[in-house]
Amino acid sequence: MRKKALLVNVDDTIAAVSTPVGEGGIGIVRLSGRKALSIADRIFVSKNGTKPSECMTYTVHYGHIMDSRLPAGQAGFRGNDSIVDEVILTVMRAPKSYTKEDVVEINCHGGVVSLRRVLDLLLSAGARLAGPGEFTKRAFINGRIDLAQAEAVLDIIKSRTEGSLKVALGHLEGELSRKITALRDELLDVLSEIEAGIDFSDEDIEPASGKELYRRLGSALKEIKDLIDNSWQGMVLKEGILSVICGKPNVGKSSLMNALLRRNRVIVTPSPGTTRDAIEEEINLKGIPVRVVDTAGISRPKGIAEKHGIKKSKSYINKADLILFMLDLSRPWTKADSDILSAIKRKNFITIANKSDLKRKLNIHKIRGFPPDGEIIEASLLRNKNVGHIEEKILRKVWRGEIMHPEATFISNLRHKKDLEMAAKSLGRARGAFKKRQGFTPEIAASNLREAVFFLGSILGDAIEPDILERVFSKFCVGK
Ligand SMILES: Nc1nc2c(ncn2[C@@H]2O[C@H](COP(=O)(O)OP(=O)(O)O)[C@@H](O)[C@H]2O)c(=O)[nH]1
Ligand SMILES: [Mg+2]
Repeated sequence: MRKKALLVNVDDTIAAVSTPVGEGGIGIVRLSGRKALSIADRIFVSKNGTKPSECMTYTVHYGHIMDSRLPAGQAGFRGNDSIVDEVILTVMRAPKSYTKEDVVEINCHGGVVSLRRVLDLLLSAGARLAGPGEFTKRAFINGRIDLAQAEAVLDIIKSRTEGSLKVALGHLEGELSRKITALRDELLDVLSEIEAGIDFSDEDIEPASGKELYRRLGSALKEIKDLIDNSWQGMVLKEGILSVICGKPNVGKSSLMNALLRRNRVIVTPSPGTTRDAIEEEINLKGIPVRVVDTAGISRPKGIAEKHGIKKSKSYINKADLILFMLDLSRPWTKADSDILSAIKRKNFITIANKSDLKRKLNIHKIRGFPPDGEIIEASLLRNKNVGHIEEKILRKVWRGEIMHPEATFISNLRHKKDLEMAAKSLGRARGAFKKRQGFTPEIAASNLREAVFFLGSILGDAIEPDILERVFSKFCVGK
């Protein structure tokens, strides 16, 4: 599907409030399309009388948004009922704008009512309310950015740590797109050689050329596989990980949550069963967003609230990427500890043996069923001892002990990963068609290569189905 065919309303001029709803110092209403300037002419009166349609690109103008349908009043501007807001208006002409169309941005006072009124005026002057991500979608359809870059815009907006922001910015700058384009060009090059009619079974032909093409496809395949294999790093940076604190009542789960958060978020008391519901917060561990959940202690529930809390704890255990299993060194091992251990032992977990400041009544190494290589950190959360160690261990578990390469290109998007996997499959089949045993089948190699090229192109949005495009942009907010 060609890009232009995807845009039904290419002639529409779209408008939306581009800043978050609520009170703010300023709020921005954005307008894009062929009629952006003439629509702005109808509602904006500048201080010096120039109209937006007469303004040069990238110029900024002070004036008022006027509703000509209202009476002008008597006392000039001050007493004028038709004034909607005092604004700064920016003109950005096509093609050097966010959407490659004429764009007007109006900086209003950031109140909900004033923004709404300015938007309503634009709509009655001939603009249409923009759909989710429609400005960015136009930037894509008009060819300023590719689809992977459009998706990076969303990732930038949603970034929660410097790490994920860096990945997203890299993608917007075209880091990933360049890599995918280079891979696709390489495959197209091999494809053209195959299509030129090289017959590898023919003795007259230099057999080395077949080997060379086979080798080139192999190294392209390796690059694609590396991207897939490393994608978890991009995903972890973007989505973060879910770590769940588990342990019997009173071991210090809430104390750990507070220590990791560096504030007293959860109530800590000496009486068991204090935390009845699961509480979730996010921390930033060296650029990785880690969601930490403090659960209700899993034991025999005493009330209905506690019962629900325990049920929730169990569902969190299923979802968790990492379990922080807590033990109390000052109390002997009990059935409650065994129950939790058996619930989590197939998960990725680390053990935190708390209350090391008290007299010991627990020897972990003597416990049956405890993994011999289980990682244990002794801590005293009451005295804030070893919190740094716990954080380090979490990071090491999450990052699987691998070094983070800040310069590497990570994919961080499931859609890209799926396309890469499809491309790898097709490429694998194309290589298979080179095998001497079966005899070289150029048609099979070529058709699989074409498929691989298609899937790589889909990452960039070269050929994309409208429903996939809808799905990509439906995640955006209106106004972006
Ligand atoms: N002595 C000692 N007491 C602790 C330590 N950590 C937590 N506690 C106490 O143990 C009790 C239960 O702690 P809490 O965090 O509420 O446990 P939870 O029920 O697992 O959430 C509280 O009175 C805490 O002050 C520790 O390292 N040493
Ligand atoms: Mg608690």
